Amino acid sequence: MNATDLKPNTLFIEVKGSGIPEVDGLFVPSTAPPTESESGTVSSLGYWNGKMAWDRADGKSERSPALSYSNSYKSWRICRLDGHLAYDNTCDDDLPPTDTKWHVYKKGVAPAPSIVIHHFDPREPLPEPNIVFVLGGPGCGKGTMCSLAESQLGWTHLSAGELLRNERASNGPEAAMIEKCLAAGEIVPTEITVSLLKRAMETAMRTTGKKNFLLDGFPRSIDNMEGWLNVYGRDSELPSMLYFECPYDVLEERILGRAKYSGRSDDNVESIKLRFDTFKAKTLPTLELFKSKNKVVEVDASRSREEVYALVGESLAAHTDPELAAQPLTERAEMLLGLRPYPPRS
Ligand code: UP5
Ligand code: MG
Repeated sequence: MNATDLKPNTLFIEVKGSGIPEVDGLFVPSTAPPTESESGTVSSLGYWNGKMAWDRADGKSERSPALSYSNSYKSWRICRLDGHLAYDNTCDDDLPPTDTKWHVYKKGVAPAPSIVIHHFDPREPLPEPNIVFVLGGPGCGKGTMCSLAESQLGWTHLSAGELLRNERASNGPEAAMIEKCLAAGEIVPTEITVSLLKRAMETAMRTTGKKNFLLDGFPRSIDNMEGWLNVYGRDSELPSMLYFECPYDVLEERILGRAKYSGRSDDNVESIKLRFDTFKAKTLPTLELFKSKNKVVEVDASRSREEVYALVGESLAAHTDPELAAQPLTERAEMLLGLRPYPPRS
């Protein structure tokens, strides 16, 4: 492996719960680029045997990284600072596994620690996300277009409706109230939605390192917007809005088309009507508010999927990685555009 093949390490790894002070802690990356010595050995504080490894903040582990990958044993290993192996995890993963149990080795203590990978320094507040709100009538194509932007353009798609449906499925304390609102096409109390969105954004940023977010289906009312400002601050920069304009008869046709497979309790003629009434009464005033602040890009969503996607891509271009935008369509993107059939359901 050449020094130029390796990228500087930028991940922060938290090891916690081992109960051994010299094992638990935060492994801070070295952003120094890998180097090649006169004898040709490629090394870097941030790498070990061609896999990423982490040096400790106190710098004591320069010669014996506390977290490393062994090519001979094909395992990730956590050493104590005295150099004794304490835990290992046999696998070929590029990063230390966060979802499987580590094996307790000779100088380790049970239970094995848990590993958390952070894309941003967890000692600092998270950086500001770049947020675009995506609004439009029920069935106008918000979910489809946001999924395309996620799959093809590297944005993170968070659907407020989907987060609420997942929360309902988790049977938490709010589940019954959420179900009642969804079936009636009414808006769920603002605090619930804002806290789900906030939590999902923070988790996504920490675990993926991505900062571009499409918030689909929010804010659905002036009250939603108030709730957002209460959390993010009235002086915070107002996100921009992508608005999908689409006539009612097209919306109804699309939802009834989707109803055959969506399994959504609100995909029926009666709920569609209620959802549309709520949209007109509650959501359109939000659109007007954003328009008055020159924050809206309007897209004619009654056009074909490919045409709408082209407009969406244009409006997101300023924050999209041009390399991703130039990639050929992924299989998922082709499915979402209706250019390739979905695999048969089993
Ligand atoms: N399709 C998409 N684009 C097409 C195109 N250009 N040409 C032809 N067909 C196209 O698309 C719908 C269907 O149309 C699909 O079959 C698609 O293939 C096709 P989809 O992308 O699913 O549309 P979307 O706009 O996402 O429709 P959805 O029904 O999800 O919108 P809603 O706004 O009604 O639903 P949401 O999930 O956002 O909210 C549901 C409920 O949650 C709300 O009614 C409310 O009760 C609650 N809620 C809140 O209370 N607060 C919130 O903040 C958010 C939701
Ligand atoms: Mg949707």
